[in-house]
Amino acid sequence: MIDFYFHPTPNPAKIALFLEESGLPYELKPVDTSKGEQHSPEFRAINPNGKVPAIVDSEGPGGKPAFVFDSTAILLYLADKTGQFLGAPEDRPQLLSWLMFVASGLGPFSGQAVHFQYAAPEGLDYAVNRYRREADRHYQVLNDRLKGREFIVGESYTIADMSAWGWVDRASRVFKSSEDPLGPYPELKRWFAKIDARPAVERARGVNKKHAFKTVNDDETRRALFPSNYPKTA
Ligand SMILES: N[C@@H](CCC(=O)N[C@@H](CS)C(=O)NCC(=O)O)C(=O)O
Repeated sequence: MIDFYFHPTPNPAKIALFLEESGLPYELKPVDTSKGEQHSPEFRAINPNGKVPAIVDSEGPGGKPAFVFDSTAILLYLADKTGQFLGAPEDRPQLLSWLMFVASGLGPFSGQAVHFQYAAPEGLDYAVNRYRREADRHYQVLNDRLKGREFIVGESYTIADMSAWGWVDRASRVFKSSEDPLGPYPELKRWFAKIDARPAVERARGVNKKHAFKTVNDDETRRALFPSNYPKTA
């Protein structure tokens, strides 16, 4: 059995999609990051980085429990475990490259673009411009990659597609106020529509509804998500 530590945000969404695609049995373990549950000692024992997603697989290597954190590590672990969605062996160098492109580029720059447009104080135009522009550049790289391709890597649907889907799904937040956020990236738009129409995507979205996560953005939320804005108490 896999315990899946989840909050309805982009990185956990990738894992919800893998689990729903693969049919692996799992138990949902909600971590309400708006309430600060990611900072509890119990959760830190599972993910010392204090972020979701994380999993505990009771049947890990050698029959022992396996603790895995970080969405890219989890995707690779689960794909390796099940032999699913890894693509062809000859495409592995590209699979690794595109997974890291999402993990170190598309994801973090999109995340910062969202932060500076929705959560940071007004007036930080330099930061908004930098992160929106970098998000746009990553979208363009992906758009170019998808010309003449159905999937990001090789000829089949892989964990690279799942990983990118988790973030491209948030394009309307990344490109705040855009009426057609994927309009400037037609190849990416075509790819997204195809991935998004998969039955497992609908089930993955349904995972959000299995728990009543906190939606109010109050002082507790801001302290939980942005502790660097608050002085450390002794
Ligand atoms: N590199 C990590 C990033 C994880 C991450 O930033 N998760 C966010 C949700 S998408 C989170 O836990 N935020 C709560 C917090 O930062 O306290 C991954 O890919 O899993």
